Amino acid sequence: MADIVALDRPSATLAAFRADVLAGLGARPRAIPARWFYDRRGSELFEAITRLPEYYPTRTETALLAERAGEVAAIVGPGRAVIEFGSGSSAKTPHLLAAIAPAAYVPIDISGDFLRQSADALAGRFPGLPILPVEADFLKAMPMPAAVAGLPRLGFFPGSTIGNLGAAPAVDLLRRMADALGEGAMLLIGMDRVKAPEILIPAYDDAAGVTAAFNFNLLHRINRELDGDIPVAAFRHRALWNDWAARMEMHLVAADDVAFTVAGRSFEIAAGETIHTENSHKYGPRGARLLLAAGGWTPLREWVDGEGLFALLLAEA
Ligand code: AVJ
Repeated sequence: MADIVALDRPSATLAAFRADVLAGLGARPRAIPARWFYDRRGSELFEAITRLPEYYPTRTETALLAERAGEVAAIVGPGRAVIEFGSGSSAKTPHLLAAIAPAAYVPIDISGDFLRQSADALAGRFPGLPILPVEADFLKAMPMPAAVAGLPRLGFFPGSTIGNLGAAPAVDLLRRMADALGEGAMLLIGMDRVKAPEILIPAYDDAAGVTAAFNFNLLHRINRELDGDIPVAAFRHRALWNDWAARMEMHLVAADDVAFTVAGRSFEIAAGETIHTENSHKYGPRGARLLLAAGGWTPLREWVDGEGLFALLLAEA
């Protein structure tokens, strides 16, 4: 079993969850940050999403990476510590690790459970590679394990996770990554492209209802962990394309007037009101490069699949 460097004590995570949920349910519009989707069940449901026929990002990015890892390696060179932000199941990572001959691999994820399992699976595939998992909310902190001090770094931020953030927090995050990764660092980042709503909407509202279950799991998690009694069946899943903001949005819409309590606080939501649960920003080529530049990174190369669905960008600090 890999040892996990735990940065957020579980009690601290629970307190942060409670604070975000209570503030978010009380706000207008009501909104809860998307990172709270990823408890164990939520991480499993997200893995199921990545295998859906409608959800093109994961398979497109994985194929791009498999195809282009050699080109990435030629630029990045060997001997770097690879720091993966929001590693989840680390499904895309083997393509990268096999190509670039890294000195160490540091997966950072908020779900410690999931992290341990995927770190162990990777250790089997890369014997001899130091794997140093860090359990943390990288939006808050990203201290590096002592063992990678002095090693040049490659940040790996796949999956278009950056899309969860609006421009200002995305730029903040990119700048903090540049600081944490240090001098001479590079960053390989996945960004989902702007495309037709006819492709985008089904990707976030699939026929099998897995994305709906992922959205509802947030309410179940609130009920489980924050002593809530939200009537989950009174909510509907909604996915919409916000063209002005260039993002997919997910909401939970109340189908009836509902009243419930969470952590001892009472809430009333009228029929038709929504809880905004996720933004997933999409970028065109110039927007992607502008975002990186604003975040302190100089774009070096960009790879896009043949259909123009998804982009991988390599940048240097
Ligand atoms: C993990 C944030 C990249 O925005 O596409 C998938 C999460 N939400 N289906 C995305 C998600 C609904 C996903 N990211």
